[in-house]
Amino acid sequence: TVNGVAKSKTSDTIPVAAHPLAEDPTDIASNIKYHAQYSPHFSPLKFEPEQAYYAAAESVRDRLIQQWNETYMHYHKVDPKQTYYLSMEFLQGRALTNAIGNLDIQDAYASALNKLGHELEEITEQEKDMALGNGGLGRLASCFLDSMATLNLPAWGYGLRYRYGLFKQRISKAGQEEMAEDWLEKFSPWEVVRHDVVFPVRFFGHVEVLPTGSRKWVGGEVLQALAYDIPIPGYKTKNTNSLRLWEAKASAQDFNLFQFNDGQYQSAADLHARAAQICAVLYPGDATEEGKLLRLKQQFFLCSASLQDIIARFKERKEGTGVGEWSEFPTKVAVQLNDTHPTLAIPELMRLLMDEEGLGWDEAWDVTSKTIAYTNHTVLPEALEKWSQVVMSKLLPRHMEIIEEIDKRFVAMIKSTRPDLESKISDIRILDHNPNKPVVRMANLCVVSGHKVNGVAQLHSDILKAELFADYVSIWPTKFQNKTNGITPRRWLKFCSPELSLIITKWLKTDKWVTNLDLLVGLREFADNPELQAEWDSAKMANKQRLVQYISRVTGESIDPNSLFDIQVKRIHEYKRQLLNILGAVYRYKKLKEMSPEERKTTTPRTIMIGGKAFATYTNAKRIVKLVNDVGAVVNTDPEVNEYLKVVFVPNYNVSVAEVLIPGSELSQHISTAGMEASGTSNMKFALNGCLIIGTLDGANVEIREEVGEENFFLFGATADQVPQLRKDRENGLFKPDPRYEEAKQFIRSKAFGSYDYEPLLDSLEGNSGYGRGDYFLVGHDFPTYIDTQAKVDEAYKDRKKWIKMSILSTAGSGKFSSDRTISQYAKEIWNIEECPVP
Ligand code: B1N
Repeated sequence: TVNGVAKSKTSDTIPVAAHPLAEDPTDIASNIKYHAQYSPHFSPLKFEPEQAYYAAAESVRDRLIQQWNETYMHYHKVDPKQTYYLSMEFLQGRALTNAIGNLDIQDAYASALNKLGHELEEITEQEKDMALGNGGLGRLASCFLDSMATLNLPAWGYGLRYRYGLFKQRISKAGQEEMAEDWLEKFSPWEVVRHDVVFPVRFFGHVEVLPTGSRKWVGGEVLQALAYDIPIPGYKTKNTNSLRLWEAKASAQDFNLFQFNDGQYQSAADLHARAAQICAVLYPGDATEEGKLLRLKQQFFLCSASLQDIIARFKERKEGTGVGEWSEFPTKVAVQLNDTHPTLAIPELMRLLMDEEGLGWDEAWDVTSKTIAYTNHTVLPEALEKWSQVVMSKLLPRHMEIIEEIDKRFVAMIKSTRPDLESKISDIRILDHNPNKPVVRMANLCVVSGHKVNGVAQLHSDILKAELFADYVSIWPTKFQNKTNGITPRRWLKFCSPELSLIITKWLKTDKWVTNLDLLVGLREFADNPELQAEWDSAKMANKQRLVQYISRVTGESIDPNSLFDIQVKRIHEYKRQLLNILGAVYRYKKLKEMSPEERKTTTPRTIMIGGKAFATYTNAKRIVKLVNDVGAVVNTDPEVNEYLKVVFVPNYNVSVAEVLIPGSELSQHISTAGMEASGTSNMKFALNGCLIIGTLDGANVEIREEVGEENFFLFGATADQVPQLRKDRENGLFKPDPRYEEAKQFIRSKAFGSYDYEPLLDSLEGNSGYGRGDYFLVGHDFPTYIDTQAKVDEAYKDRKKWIKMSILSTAGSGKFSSDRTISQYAKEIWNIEECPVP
């Protein structure tokens, strides 16, 4: 068996639904009590919120497991084509609200908990975020899982079970500090360890040629991949898919009892220690060679374990049917690579098919390329993965051979069929033979090997086709697609803003929008209706009040719920231009200071909130965090202006913080240098929640503006096609800075916000070129139109009715950005899979 489900004899399968699950609050309450009593993790003297959370979660898990077993058996029986989404990151956040919401039992749970003396809201707050991802890419994977289950698609996620996910951010006098975030401190009630699902994964070693001529990878170190399953419920459907996370283990044979008894404790358990390193942290720092090697090990570990599991399942489902041709594999399996991080799935599938299953190259290549597709998430050169050929040959000698062969055949194909591309071969081939540092270009490997390549927003996909992958487009014109990202409307509207959701349902006279988000356009006809406007206003105000409470709790800052709530939350990165935001805030502060008290009263009060984590070794990003905090410290304590302006750094931004911030937002900033943000997904969450966007024509902003209407979008800044020329102009000394821009920078230099050394940060904006200089991200160019557009925002906010109308139209135009739409397109246009609803 592969999943504890018997192979062919149905009499061996797990009995289904021996006990009907509780429906009414009284039964649910006793079920929760049952778990508190019989899965005791705590002293029986207490039943405090934390205990109640674990007991409630376990009782919800019972239901999930039942549906999940039924789903597994149903897929086993029907044997549909199934998708496997391979991702180094899943940013799941909390699961309890989502699970009871998707199972449609939130009211019953709320009253069951009441009977036990607890409030559901307080109980859900006990849960730690499962933050096995960095940002948008990881959260996208999690939204996709929700949509795949909701659409009844046979589709699983595969990832790694990091012991420590994304770090916890603390703000001190020095700025950002990172701490390990222990999501498994007690345990996670959502994961099911699968001791029956274990695969060996090898590292290092060498390649042997067998007498038959076939090749075999042997020696080195072998670890075990142990599966942990997280059930993924769909919204109001039985289908419950899996997120399977691998943990690395060493086996008992690897524990050297002899050494241990000899007092050599460390070397006795050496392999155990190395196994623990694999899944110790999300994204180990890769500044050192050790860090790079560990990251590569992680990637291979995910790919190898997942593919062995997929192949085992393919065989399991074929058993007893008499068929089982390998050529059928791509009719049963689709593998999606979430960026290049799981690229090793390509040579690993080739290896398994050739060396373990005995296929020839051509047959294995045909199966592999028909199975695998690749999503690109960035055009930033520093994020395009390149692995040292030397390191790769040591860690994965057989895979390096296979990659060399793929490269060789690709080059030969170009030479024979496309002499016109001959001069480009060194750019487009997989191996970069740069003598200083020969590398494998992972994106090239994905494009050459996969059957489809997609970008994540229309503009991004166009840029990929016109620039990064232009030569490949001429070779395989139909390989390239766009799949504009999306977000799940369950977590990002229905569950995080129940007030607004009720209003939407009331006015649309249906709650079908939750699974058919296009229905939101129906709100357009009521956008001017004063009754809807009043309800909308009060729901937004309730969400703002919740946010006021939250900010007060985590920062001690009291903010005015009647001020304009202006939010920018995302990873801190120079291309995302938090620096533009804070320079704008500094300028606003300076102007307020210069005004008379009377004049100040005519301005629109604002609360600017900025949140996000800086990668631990990204010094300029950390300086930005420090600057935001320093500006806030001065502005917020300045009695002349703090009625009109506050600047708040929201610490430790993560999924559950987003669920409080986004519903309470009125304006959000998506202000990256055009052409640099592949898509963005928080822009979609904000728009869906009736928040207006100030933004550039970048990523999915372009499509959001199209959908909500240009009059409901505050646009500014250079366009992607102007950016290269603007950079050249700058290098040629043609940039004329706006005096307001100079004023803002000068104000920081004057130490108005303290004596911290901001010079390296400000210096990055100066000069015409040079590493880290010359304003590569065009903050200076876009500053004047940014300020002008912010002034338009202030004016628009003064007209309450108009603002609310724009807010309604923003939600009404967000239907396209449901991840249900995105996933349906992947299913039809890339994976060729169909729904398989559990009866
Ligand atoms: O992927 C998101 C997009 O919405 C964002 O625009 C994009 O920036 C983000 C290396 C990445 N691109 N690349 C990464 C993540 C981790 C890592 O180690 C790169 N993340 C994105 C979803 O499409």
